[in-house]
Amino acid sequence: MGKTFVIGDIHGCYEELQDLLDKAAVSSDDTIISIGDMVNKGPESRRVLDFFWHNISPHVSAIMGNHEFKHTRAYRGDIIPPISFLYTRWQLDELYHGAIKYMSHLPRYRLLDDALLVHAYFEPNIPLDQQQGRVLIGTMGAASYLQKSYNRPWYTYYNEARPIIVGHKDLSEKQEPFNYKNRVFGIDTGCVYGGKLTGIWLPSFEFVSVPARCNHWAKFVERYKDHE
Ligand SMILES: [Mn+2]
Repeated sequence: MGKTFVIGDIHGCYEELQDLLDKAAVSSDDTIISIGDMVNKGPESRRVLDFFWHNISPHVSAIMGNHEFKHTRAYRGDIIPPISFLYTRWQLDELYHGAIKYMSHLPRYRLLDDALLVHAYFEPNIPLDQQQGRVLIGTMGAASYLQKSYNRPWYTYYNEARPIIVGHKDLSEKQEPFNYKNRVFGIDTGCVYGGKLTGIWLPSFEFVSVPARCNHWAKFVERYKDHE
């Protein structure tokens, strides 16, 4: 039986994705799941999205992050996309319409035998099937809603049967994998900002990280600063 490797916010960092799969020695028997935010801000959103979308292995899949969700909103004309979205759209080119369909159908969570996977947050004491989509995905004011509603960070209340694995925010605030009482595991370690790309093995909950090649987002901002 293969193991499962859950990967944090990739944001178009394709080289680091390859580095991470190599370092973790992921095999074709293993399951690979992206926890969302595959696209935007980094250099190769198309290649990263393609890896999860068109992978020949049925063991490779993803859940939805706020960046995938925001693409579907921009497509509908609900928001004006910032330049990093337009860059991803330009890279996807003829795949863009199909990519919107793929991204819009990504699940909001995955409940595995060993862990619950969501991109961003979990509201305390609310059953999984009644969680707000914007909370799980981390969009449309979910962070300030949780801050206003609760005295402590959401994860300090987490009390579900299985541990939870999230991305979206660098919970350690120092670009390191985050472990709160073996109940909450944070794997966004800011790769696109020059931090690390992190994955976590299940069922062992062992972290594997690789360093970013550079601060991709700073480079992007510098390049397009006159176009924002
Ligand atoms: Mn996110």
